[in-house]
Amino acid sequence: MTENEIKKIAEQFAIEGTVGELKAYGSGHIHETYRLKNADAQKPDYILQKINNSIFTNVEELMNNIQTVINHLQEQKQNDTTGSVKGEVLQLVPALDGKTYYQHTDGSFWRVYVFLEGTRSYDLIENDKQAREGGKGYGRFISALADLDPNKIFEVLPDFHNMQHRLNQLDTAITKDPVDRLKTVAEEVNFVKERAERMTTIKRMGDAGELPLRITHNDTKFNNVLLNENDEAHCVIDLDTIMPGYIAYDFGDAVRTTINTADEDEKDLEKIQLNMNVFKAFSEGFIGETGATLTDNEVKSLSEGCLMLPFIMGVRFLSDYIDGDNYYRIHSPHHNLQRARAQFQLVRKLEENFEEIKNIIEQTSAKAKSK
Ligand code: ADP
Ligand code: GN1
Ligand code: MG
Repeated sequence: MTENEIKKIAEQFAIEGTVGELKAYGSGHIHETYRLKNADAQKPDYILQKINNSIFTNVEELMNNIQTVINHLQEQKQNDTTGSVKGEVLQLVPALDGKTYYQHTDGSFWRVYVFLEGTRSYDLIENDKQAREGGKGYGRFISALADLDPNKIFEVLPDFHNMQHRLNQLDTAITKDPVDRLKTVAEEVNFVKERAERMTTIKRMGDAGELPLRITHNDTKFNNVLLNENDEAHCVIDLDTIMPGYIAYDFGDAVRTTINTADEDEKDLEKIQLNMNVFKAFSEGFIGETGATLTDNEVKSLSEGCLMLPFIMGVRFLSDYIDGDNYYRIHSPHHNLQRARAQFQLVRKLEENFEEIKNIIEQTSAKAKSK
């Protein structure tokens, strides 16, 4: 699609001002994101997204979920008389027909958010303060959704963090081996097999009724919590995967992208190290906001989440690699394999430091509960 065609799509939304400069934006792996400048400097800029509807096949339900969550958060903010509700709520801009999305004549689906000015999202964390604030942001978000009726949320991607399901998908890819890549990934497949049982711990605890199902975000990468210009938690974004889940998933996915000193897809495995100060700061932020309500089993599950989330991402990247790269957007021919290797290296590092991780979580939780 040309730039002008995309700008025409932006004009299908109830935006203020005049569509100006358009630029590809962010580093997401699923949708196409554009930053839309307003030609009128007094009016807001926008984020325009082409929704990946081969992954999110039910756009209507997806957008209903997002609107439901936004309304819930907005209501809490409006009813807050004591100033205890912090930060901003994401804002959807309706299409001209009032819908939360627009379907173009070519069948593609689009949506628009108000661009949150002065905010920053980080692929790589820079300091402890950012980690603590990111933790607070996600912690507050989950707490704020605690009283949202789960029946109002449609399960857009069933089994999203179901470890057994992802292991089954890997087995299917291995059996099919459609692009003859299996012979190059024996070591990675072996890595998965050795850990498969352990990594289903959270699911088993959940199935046994040992963990409460909450409404969780399920994609708590560090770049999905926007910080303000003072690096304070400002707004949780990327609400596509909000579904019932376990708190360890959100904690673990955020830890995956904060504790790691390197990028998610770092090629040089030596560079993948743990920053324990960042981990401690993130945990204090997150558990400080949620800890009072966490059950003992949930506290136990958090450290398992730290192992499971990089592992499940590695399994998904590896499956997609074997499958011929159909799911994630890639930027080089073996990108998914490189991503999988980086995630598995992170798992190794986390395993080596597991006792320390557990101790930090336990101490932080005890402190949060005693407050
Ligand atoms: P993806 O699912 O592809 O990751 P996101 O919704 O997370 O898509 O958007 C991609 C990036 O765009 C984010 O990481 C963030 O940097 C930026 N972004 C998204 N929404 C906003 C917003 N409302 N205001 C400012 N930046 C945003
Ligand atoms: C995808 O869209 P993005 O980049 O925020 C994926 C997440 C993975 C992540 C890995 C719907 O998220 O589950 O954690 O890539 N989202 C979906 O970086 O599959
Ligand atoms: Mg994102």
